[in-house]
Amino acid sequence: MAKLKVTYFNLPAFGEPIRLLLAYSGVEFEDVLIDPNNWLNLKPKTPFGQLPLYEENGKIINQSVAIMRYLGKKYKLIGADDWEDLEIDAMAETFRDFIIKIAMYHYEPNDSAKDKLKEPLYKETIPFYLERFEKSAKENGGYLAAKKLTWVDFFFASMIDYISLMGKLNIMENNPNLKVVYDNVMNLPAIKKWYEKYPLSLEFSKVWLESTRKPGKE
Ligand SMILES: N[C@@H](CCC(=O)N[C@@H](CS)C(=O)NCC(=O)O)C(=O)O
Repeated sequence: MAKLKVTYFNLPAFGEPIRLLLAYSGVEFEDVLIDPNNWLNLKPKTPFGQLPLYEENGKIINQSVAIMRYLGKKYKLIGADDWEDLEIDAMAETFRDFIIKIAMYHYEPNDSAKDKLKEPLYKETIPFYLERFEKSAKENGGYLAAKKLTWVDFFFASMIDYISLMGKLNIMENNPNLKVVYDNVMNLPAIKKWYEKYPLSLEFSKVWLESTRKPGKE
């Protein structure tokens, strides 16, 4: 049996979809949780100085979306043809862009730069993306692409709570079809089982996000 390992912070961010895809597949894997406060010791020993990392039989790789795509292929969570795979990829990259825009605001260290980012982010960028994600979820019958469950739904569902905390948003409130995407992943028996035994809680995320939240006029 392949020896698998995921190394990521004890936060439900970019490593979380990888954990969920493996949990869905039912394979055993080592889930290495790193306390971000201890990260600087490990950083120089990683391939590109960042997490998550995925290991398979001693081979190690970084880049979360590439890993998700790989696991999606492996566990048949892909489209019916190359075009659908392209749509799934495009949705994943767009979702990553959205996350990064919220993270850039959260982590912006300069007060006045942060204040300048706030209005366009909350009045334009976030509604712009959410409206389009919601439309896609509606058109794809409760999935983000390809009208079926694919790895990009795992990406979305596994990170949305963390992003909501980071951006102080309630993303699902006005987006019923995105709530369906979330439920379609979270209600999978293997995912429910995973969360029953899961050691992570959003409590640590709240503490972590508060400790890294830069001032601005919040
Ligand atoms: N494009 C990379 C980004 C990875 C990334 O930004 N990792 C962050 C955590 S989400 C990290 O390792 N931060 C610590 C650091 O850069 O020192 C991916 O998706 O895997």
